[in-house]
Amino acid sequence: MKIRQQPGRNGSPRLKINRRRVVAMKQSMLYPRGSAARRVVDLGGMWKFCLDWDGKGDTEGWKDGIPGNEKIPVPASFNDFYTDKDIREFAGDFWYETEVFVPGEWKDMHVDLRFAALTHRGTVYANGQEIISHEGGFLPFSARIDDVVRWNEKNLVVVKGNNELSFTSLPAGITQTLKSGKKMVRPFFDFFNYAGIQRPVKLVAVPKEYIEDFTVNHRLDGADAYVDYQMETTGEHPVTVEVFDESGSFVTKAEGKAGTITIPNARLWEVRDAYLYRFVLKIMDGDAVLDEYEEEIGIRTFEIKGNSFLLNGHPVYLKGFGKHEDSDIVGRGYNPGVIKRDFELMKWIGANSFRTSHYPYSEEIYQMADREGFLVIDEVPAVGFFESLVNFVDAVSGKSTNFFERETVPELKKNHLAMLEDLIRRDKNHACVIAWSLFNEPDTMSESAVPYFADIFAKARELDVQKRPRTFAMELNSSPEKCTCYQFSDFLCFNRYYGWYLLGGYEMQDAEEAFRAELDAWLAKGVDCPFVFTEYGCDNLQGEYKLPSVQWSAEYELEYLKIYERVFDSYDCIKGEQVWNFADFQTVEGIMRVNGNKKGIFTRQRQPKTAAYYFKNRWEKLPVDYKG
Ligand code: GCB
Repeated sequence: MKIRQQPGRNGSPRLKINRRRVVAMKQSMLYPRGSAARRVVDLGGMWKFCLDWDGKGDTEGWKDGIPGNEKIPVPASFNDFYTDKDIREFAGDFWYETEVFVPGEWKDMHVDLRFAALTHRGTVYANGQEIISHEGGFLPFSARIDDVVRWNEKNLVVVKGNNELSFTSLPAGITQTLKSGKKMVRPFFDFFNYAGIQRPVKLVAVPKEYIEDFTVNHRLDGADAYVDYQMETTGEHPVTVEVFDESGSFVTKAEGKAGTITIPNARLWEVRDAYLYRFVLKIMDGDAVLDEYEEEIGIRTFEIKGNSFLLNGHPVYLKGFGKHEDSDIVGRGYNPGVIKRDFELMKWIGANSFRTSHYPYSEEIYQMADREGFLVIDEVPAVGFFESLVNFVDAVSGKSTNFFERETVPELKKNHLAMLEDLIRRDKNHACVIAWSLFNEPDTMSESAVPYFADIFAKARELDVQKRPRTFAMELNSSPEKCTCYQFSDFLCFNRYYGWYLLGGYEMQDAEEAFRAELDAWLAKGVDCPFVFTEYGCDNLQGEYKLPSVQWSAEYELEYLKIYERVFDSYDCIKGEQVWNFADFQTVEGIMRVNGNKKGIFTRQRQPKTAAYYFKNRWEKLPVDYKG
């Protein structure tokens, strides 16, 4: 489903949209892949770029061509290329332009410009015509250009993006105008508000009758697997599904848009021991193939029983990280080298899982997690639902902001539901995705959060045929005494900083007792489900050592981690530890951040800090079914 931006309503940022021409189409979330019937051209490279300082791009008709000759790479965040601080901190509309040659041989096909992410919103124009507007900076959308395309010629593509934050944007924050007249964003979250065309743009040609969607669910019976599938196409021709194993050998074939595929003696997808079958989907017209699309799919089940996670019926314990998509120079831009390095480091350290904090990541990351056998908690960009510019401090203060009582909430919820729907459509077939995280650290201290949570959780259950467990990451204010929403979660995710934001420094000696008291209070409520620590950790400035320890030193971090180790090892219900964060990452500047958040176990350049060796030592020893 796609939503049209409602300019200026309920505090949402004003993205001025030319409403004369909008092509409504159902969005296929299938990853763009070429085949005998499909064509995909990557449009990455240097695009023209322009910041709209005075908001005159619409009136001056930049949709027909943007001013100047500035060029920047696509995909990437625009913020960190320049030496000018005003550009890094820019808030408003930014414009991109490129020329795209569309081959005449594609005349009988649909042609889409597919944006894997445009942060946080934008409008696409082709040959001067507005094609589509999209809200949400971390999920794909396609602009169908059939009606305006110039075949066998260059076509002008212009994109207007916008990176402003508001009470209705996901993630949430505000955009303010300084006395100087310049605008700036103030996030209610702790990562830099990188923006731009941050993920690949592809020119995709699909046949007139094409495969729009494919969904699988798995059941196991002894050595055999049953894959219930559904295929959506845009026509009525018959369809087939063929399955091949990793050696390329044919396994089985099914016909019809829905059915069950039996895979005798199936090789299952296991943690850090992945196995992917290749599903080849076809639309047939007699012997002719009208469309063909393929996907690699791991067969596995995942469920919760009591306080255990069961993968293929066997207990699993999560070891790993909360991460970010964040690296030098390209910011939150798609960076395959960094993706590769991150997986190598996660394997080196003995991790088996991560959370896509705090937004859906690039599709290639889930593909890699499928391939490498990592367990992923997949998060919607519902972060900053706690009105605070220093949420990491206020999170332990007991402060309530009555976030869900604002008049902007209906619009926020509409955006949240739309992104949830797109996320599940995009990621539902990934074996790696074991759970949906529906919020990070929302304000759950007042009853007004309850109806909002009820709707979001119900929607996730309705949309996901695999019925994956749903959760949200809770800050300390969501305490056993005060949280009004924990009951919606199928398992509890805790972000806890005893010994850092709370009881830090010499007071850390009291942290363990407070930590245990909270856990005991949760258990006293009769909660019977797995507990996962989705965040814990402390900042460590690389190279800072001090004996005896002080906060920010490596020694302090090791003392802190020992507390968590003792607690994790002594509660049977704790079934996962995901330390915050995998790597140091960029945030806004401020007195609480030394050029970014330094809780990384690795540096931003992906080299180990002292704590990395601590985790390698611990995690390599913990069996996958620890406490099972
Ligand atoms: C949190 C947030 C995360 C922050 C982290 C911190 O609770 O979920 O986004 O970066 O704390 O380091 O303060």
